[in-house]
Amino acid sequence: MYNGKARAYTNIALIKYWGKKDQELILPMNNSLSLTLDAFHTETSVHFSPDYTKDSFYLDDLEQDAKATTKVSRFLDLARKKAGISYCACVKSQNFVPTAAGLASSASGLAALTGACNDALQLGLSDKELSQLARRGSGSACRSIFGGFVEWEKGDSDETSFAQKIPSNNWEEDLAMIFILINDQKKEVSSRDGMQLTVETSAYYDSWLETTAKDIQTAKEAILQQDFQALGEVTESNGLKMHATTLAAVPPFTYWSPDSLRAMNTVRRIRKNGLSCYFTMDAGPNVKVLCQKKDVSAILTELQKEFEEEQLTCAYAGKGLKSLEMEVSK
Ligand code: 2P0
Repeated sequence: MYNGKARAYTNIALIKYWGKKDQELILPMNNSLSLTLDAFHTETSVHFSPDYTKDSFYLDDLEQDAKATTKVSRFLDLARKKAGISYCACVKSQNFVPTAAGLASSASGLAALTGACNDALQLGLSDKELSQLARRGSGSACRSIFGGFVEWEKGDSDETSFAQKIPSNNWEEDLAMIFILINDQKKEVSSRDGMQLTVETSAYYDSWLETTAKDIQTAKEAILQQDFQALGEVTESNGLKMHATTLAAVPPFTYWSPDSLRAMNTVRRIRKNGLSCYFTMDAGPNVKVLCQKKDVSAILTELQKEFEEEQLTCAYAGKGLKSLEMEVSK
């Protein structure tokens, strides 16, 4: 009773979520579109019990501090409210990432926690409801409920803001994403703080919103037509626009490091030499390269001329949220 366990995969946005219009409900300013990937996932178990006097949260077997536990507790409150119970819980999360290069994702983490709570409290949520609930934990988590190509409809209320799968005839099976892991010593601006500062102060934010609505349409059309060049071009340009908004924030900031620029230039050079590939970046220095499966080994060979083998990880399309058998509780 009151046990649940689930697995969720991370996703990378091709058209980015960047800015909230409601901090509490996590309602985004714009629609976003992502690809769920198979290389990184989180498995989370949750156990609610009248015997617990407080919530606890373990990540990769380490008990987490008050800040991280409070974030999880706030999310558990939403699940408890739905179930009409007040029991405290123990949450255990395991991140499965190929290296420890800072790729742990709040998207897979909060999506897995959503699935675990749904099972533990027998909430019986539909995929749409799971996506709405995951969104309250972390915006991008609402997209990790689904596999393949996913669009998060921004909506304007808790009810109307959720993600759904984009019909694609399984085209995602032909695609891949190569991660170029860039280690960077700089102190990060969290995505939560970075997007908020940008909404409030960036001179370019209005243009971001105007053009991103168009980019979503272009990307969906490209997916429908299975037009890799069109999808790649809009992915690369949308990511660059997101990063441009940070340069026009007050104070200005950037997630790029010198090696990020080197990686972007390398991708451009590989493309110029005839292999189709496009980059995108999130709220950190790592560069992700969208390409077709058939070109992976040739592109990896080129990237290896510039980067260490340990810096390169290849991911393919991943699946949606999955319930896992719970081991019998003690
Ligand atoms: C995205 N990012 O679409 C964008 C692009 C980062 C850059 O979603 O505040 O961890 O928890 O809703 O979901 C990362 O932001 O932020 C993110 P919150 P989240 O993938």
